[in-house]
Amino acid sequence: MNRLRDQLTCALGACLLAGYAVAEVPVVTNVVATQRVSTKLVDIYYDAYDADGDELKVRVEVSHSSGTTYSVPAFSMSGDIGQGVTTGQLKHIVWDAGIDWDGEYSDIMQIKVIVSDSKGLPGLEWGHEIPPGGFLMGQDGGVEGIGPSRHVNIPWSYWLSKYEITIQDYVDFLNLALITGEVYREGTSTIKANGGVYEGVGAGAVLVNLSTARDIAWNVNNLEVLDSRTNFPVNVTWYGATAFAQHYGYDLPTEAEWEKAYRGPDHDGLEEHLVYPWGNALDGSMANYTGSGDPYDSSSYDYRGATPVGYYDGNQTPFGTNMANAYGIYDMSGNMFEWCRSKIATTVENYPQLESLTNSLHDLAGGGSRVLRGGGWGAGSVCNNSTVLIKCYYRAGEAQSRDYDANNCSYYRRDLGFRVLRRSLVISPDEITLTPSTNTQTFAAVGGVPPYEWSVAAVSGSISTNGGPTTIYTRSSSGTNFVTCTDRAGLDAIATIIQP
Ligand SMILES: [Ca+2]
Ligand SMILES: [Ca+2]
Ligand SMILES: [Ca+2]
Repeated sequence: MNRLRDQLTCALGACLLAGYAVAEVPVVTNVVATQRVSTKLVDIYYDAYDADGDELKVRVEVSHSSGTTYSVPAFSMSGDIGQGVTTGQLKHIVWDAGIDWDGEYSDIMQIKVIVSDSKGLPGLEWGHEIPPGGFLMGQDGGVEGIGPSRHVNIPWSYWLSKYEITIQDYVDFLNLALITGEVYREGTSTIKANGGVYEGVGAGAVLVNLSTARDIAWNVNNLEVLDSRTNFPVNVTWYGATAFAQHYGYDLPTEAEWEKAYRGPDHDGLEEHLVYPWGNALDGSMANYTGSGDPYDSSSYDYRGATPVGYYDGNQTPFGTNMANAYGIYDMSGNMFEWCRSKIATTVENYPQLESLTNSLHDLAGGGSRVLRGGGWGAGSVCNNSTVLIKCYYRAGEAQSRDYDANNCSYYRRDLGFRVLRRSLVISPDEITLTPSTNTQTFAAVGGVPPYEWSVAAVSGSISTNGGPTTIYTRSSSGTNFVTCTDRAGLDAIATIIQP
């Protein structure tokens, strides 16, 4: 049994290192569309398969130009579309083209069926695994003098997305969320959340403001990215960042997770506390800030001072080194300020020393002011301050900030973006031998993305399932049993219970 257990552990470890693609991505095949004889109805059939058997979200786009553009009006669809679609063959959608596209015709029509299980965004790139353990948060020592700083321990490993979330990533999310009713469009300018969909994001919360961004626009059926800006970072409210993260089973980083990732493995001790991740001197070849000298520098505060994500890859202007940090992450410093999950701890000394998702600082509910980190490409009235804002230890609400004290969840500026996070998930204890007289055992989930789903192998025993970070197992017979915890992203962790 021990041998098997070791093998299971190794296999899981290898899987985590390889990118923890535990949740399988759904696949669509055999899309066939035909116009029903003597009608203006189109039958669309497809096969959808998901190895985990997840329910799917499905949307459709229609092209009259062999797939060059997908801009045919196509709203009047029924059948296996929207959310809650089960996997299977010959899934069927009926499109009433007589309503949407009457009198039009093309003999080079193409139909695209897009499916998602909302457990990960396929193709999203990640930095390296950031190991569990402590780091020194805040400023202390170094060329800028005395603290405060705080030793903070993060008891799980995690990954941040390699880049700030791009406009294309965000538009893909919105198009799916529109058809599943997670969000709605108000006029041509605003995307808002429907109620009861995302934790902490109430009905009517503004996710993104189209008229201000001008990089996203409504076109007939769906949102599209304007002016080839697909690879630029999106700017959103905290609600918008949170909705995206939850849609795919991810999370926003806590403030400590963010800063530990920013500093990198070699810069978390007092003697190494640098002002910027690359050193103590400002350098325009290292990050995008106001006046950094990149071709996107903007003298007027329009909306296009951001560089494409990953721009600082060694080929940037001014020419420099590859600025992926030691965790393989770009643009932690500058480009977009990044929303964190956390509310604002008034001082670093008020930050919890053991990171816990159940700390009230990380409550999704209650709106309030949320942490923005890393500084941005331009900062309006604080433009001249952006060299301060991009520093490792810059914290909203502290003395060095100016107008970032009120980072409420609806705050929307052209330099506020985000990146997403996923955490490894373990159960504590992961193996327990009960004494003959022990009837219950508490298990706790560490890491992952809440809420958690608990289950138990059916051979014996039961659990109290509560969606929270702990569950209580109650035995009913002897033998070996397993308790499984699954997080929002579909990641499983398993604990073994040996019952004499
Ligand atoms: Ca799946
Ligand atoms: Ca710049
Ligand atoms: Ca950034």
